[in-house]
Amino acid sequence: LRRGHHSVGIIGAPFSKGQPRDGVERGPDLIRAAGLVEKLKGQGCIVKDYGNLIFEEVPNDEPIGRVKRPRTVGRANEQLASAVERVKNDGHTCVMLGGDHSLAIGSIQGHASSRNELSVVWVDAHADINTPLTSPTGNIHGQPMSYLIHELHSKIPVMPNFSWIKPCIAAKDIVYIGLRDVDPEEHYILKRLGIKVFSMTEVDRLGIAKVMEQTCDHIFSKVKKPIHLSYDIDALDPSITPATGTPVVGGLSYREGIYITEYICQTGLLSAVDMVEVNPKRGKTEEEIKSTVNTAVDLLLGCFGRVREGSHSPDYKMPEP
Ligand code: 6HN
Ligand code: MN
Ligand code: MN
Ligand code: MN
Repeated sequence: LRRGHHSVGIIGAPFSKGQPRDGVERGPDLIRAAGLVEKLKGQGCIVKDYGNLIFEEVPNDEPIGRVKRPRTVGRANEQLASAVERVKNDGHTCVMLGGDHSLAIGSIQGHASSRNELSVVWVDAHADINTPLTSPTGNIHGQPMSYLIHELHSKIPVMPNFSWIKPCIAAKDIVYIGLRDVDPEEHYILKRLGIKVFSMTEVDRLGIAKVMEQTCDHIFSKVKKPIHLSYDIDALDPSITPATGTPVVGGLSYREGIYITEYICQTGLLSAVDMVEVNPKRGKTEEEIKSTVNTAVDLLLGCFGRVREGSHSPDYKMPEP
């Protein structure tokens, strides 16, 4: 059991401009209000909350081709990258609370700056690997991976406020889990780069235990690199986490979602986590919002040592009669 030992640094990133729906910028405060810090401490973690980043709105941020708000998204991610780099240099496992999934650009880039080579486990209904030129919507939250992968570098056009990004992830170091809504252009990219994907079909066929075994076989095939876990709350079924911008039916169960975090935790290699796309404005009732936020908290607790069998501190003494 890995109780305690985890030193966690939390960054709030209240940012929504990677997609059109507002509300997702309230994710960080809602996840904190649900008791994240106290609960992490309660399970033996050392926690430092670095607070929320303050993002500037870049004026006259006209679309470039189909890409919406490029300057604002580029700048926000540059800020996030330096914040994540700092948390890593302070020696913590970094937790980035989003915000929309465009924030993975800065989170992964900042993580990579401090650690060199990473593997990325991307848990999501979507692949978020459109390039600015393949994107059907122009929303950057559907594109973050494309900016970060070495093998796609030649396909990425120059954009203002994106020049600080250096591709830092190799296609072979990525595993996707939970996919069920992939654009044709994204499917082409995944196949062409030979990226490891466990879609919901594989989750059905293999079960989540085999999926996690094979995920780790894949990312540990040579050296054991630090893991960046990028968790989009829409990976889970909308019956559990409905308050999100792009829900897709047929998702991971609560148990499958939690199993992923428990398994990644026990590798001992988790180095940064993103928890993104919690959007209270997309919940129809207070219950829907609560269920979404509480699930996000539970997933993060699973990342840092919570196990469902229960646990106890090593110095526990039973009361004597
Ligand atoms: N997310 N593939 C679609 C797009 O706009 O490129 C959906 C992206 C969803 C992104 O959920 O983080
Ligand atoms: Mn996503
Ligand atoms: Mn998604
Ligand atoms: Mn490199």
